[in-house]
Parts: sequence; structure tokens; C-alpha cells
Amino acid sequence: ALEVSDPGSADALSGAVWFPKSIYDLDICCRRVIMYGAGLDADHPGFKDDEYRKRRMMFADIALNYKQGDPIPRVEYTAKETATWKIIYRKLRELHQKHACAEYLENFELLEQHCGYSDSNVPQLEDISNFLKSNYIFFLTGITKYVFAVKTGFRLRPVAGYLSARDFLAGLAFRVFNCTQYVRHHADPFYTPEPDTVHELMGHMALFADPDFAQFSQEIGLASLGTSDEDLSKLATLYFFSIEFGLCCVGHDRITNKPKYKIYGAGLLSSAGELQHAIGEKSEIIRFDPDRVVQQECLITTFQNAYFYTKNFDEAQQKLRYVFWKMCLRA
Ligand code: TIH
Ligand code: FE2
Repeated sequence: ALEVSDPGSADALSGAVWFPKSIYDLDICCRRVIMYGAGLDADHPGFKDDEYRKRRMMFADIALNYKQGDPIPRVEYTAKETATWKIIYRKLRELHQKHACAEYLENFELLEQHCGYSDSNVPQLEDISNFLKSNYIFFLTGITKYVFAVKTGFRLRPVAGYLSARDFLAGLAFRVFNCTQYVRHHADPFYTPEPDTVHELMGHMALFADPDFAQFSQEIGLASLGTSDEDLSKLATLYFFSIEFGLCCVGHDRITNKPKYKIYGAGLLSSAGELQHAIGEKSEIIRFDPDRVVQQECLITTFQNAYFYTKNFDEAQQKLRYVFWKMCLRA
């Protein structure tokens, strides 16, 4: 029988779904890793590599023992891991200059200044978490003027692999991002089917330092708490095609009149392979209309069949608020 105290399942009698009521409840639901997790699937490049599997167990241990509020254990990355990081970092930085959205590029510089980002160092989750969490940063511009930037209060918690959409989105409601700490297998630096720390750090982190984007992310999380399985799967798809694979249309080419896109989706910003595919001639880029987006299948082990764009985050946020509002009215 289903138990209401069992995270993620509906109470057989009332239909109520358990959900975390405080940030500490995340200790209950953020340890249930699915898919590759600590035991890798057969077609994963690390499956036959014993050394890699052993290393993944070490990372799984950190994540499974983590409690909300603990400092995130620092990891000494191996020469192989750092070499993989370097190959990706250099390639992505080159692509980002041309294709990443302005908010991403701006905040990425802060990560380089404050969080140990460079091509020869895999940054530590604890440093990034402290940076995002910190409330105020002051910049001295000129002699007398202070520009005052409010960081977002987002914080990280280590996770061993994929969580269910329900458990993952619940974290966002508390401005907590479940973040992998292991490095992808070196066999394929430019695409991995499962999120790894390169994906998180090169894809997600810069935008979690942006107040509008942080708010947008939290609202998806809030809408997910205690919602039905049907609405949850819609929210997960909307999350996927915005935060993971979204683009902005920043204008049109004066001569060809073709739309010009910039990327904000973390799954594209962290994968040199898929990024180049997405901005290439053959990819399909469709206007982000929630009713259309929820029809699209989320592909986990291959490039997406289509991507979606808005003019900016604000448009994505307004459209999603309308979705949440309709979900509330129906509930
Ligand atoms: N495919 C991405 C990469 O190679 O960096 C990682 C993922 C994004 C979304 C899901 S897995
Ligand atoms: Fe992601």
C-alpha cells in the first residue's frame, strides 16, 4: 500500500502527495537516485571501466551521507578528471562567447573571480554554494559609486545522479539545486547522457547567480509541490525545454532577416556537441508556447528533436505563471 509518508507517492485514500515542508525535509527526498546513479546503465561509457565505477561510488557516498546545512565535502580531482575538464572548458568558452546569452556571460565572469573557475581547476561545490548564497556583493565603479548586486540565495547540495522530477523540482522550491559532483567519463567530453559536474558548473551555475532566473527556477519548484502526477510531468517538460534547453531570440539578421538566437539552456551550454547541433542549420527552433512544449518528448540519451525560444526570461516566466495559475484553478 502507498504511504503518505513515503516521498513521491500519493496517499491511497486522500490522494495527497507528500512534499517537503522545510529545507530540512530535502534530506528525505533528495537521496533517492534513479537511473544511472551509483550503478551505471549498460550503455554508459563508464560501465566497463572499473576505475571509473569505483570513483563514482566515492561520489555517491558523499551525496548519500549529506545533510542539509553541512558544508559540501571538497574533492581532490584526479589528473584525468582535470584533463577532461580542461578540454571541455576551453571548447565551451569559445562557443559561449558567440552563443551564450548576455546574463550568462556576465555572471560567468563572477564565477571566475570568486569561485576558482579556470581551465585547470574543477571548482568546488562548496565555494559556489557560498557565493550564490551570499546576499550582497559590492562593486566599486569609478571612485565614488557603488553598484550593488544582490546574489540569489541559491545553494547547492551534492547528489549521486538523476532524481525523479518530483524530488528534483522540490529542491528548487527552497532555492536548493541538487548538483552532481563527479566528472563525466573521458570517452566523450562533448556530450554525456547523464548530468555531471561539468554540466552543472558550466551549464547552470552562472544563471543561478541571476536574480530573475533564480526566481523563475524557484517558481517552477513551488508549482511542483504536492501537485498531481499529470501536472508534475508537464512542469518537468517545461523545466526541461527552458532551463535545460531554452534559447532567446535577440533580433534578426539585417541582411538575411534570419532570427538570431542566444542560448540560456544549461544542457546546451555544457555540451559542445549539442550546442553546435542546436544552432546549426538542421535544428528545429519553435516559439515557447506551453501548450505546445508539453507535447514534446524529453530525450535523455540523445540530442533533442526540437528546441524552444522566448524573447527573454521574462517572457518564459510570464507564460509559466499562466500555466501555474491554470493548474491552481483546476486543483
Ligand atoms: N547532455 C549534457 C552534457 O553533455 O553536458 C548533460 C545533460 C543535460 C540535461 C540532461 S543531461
Ligand atoms: Fe541540468
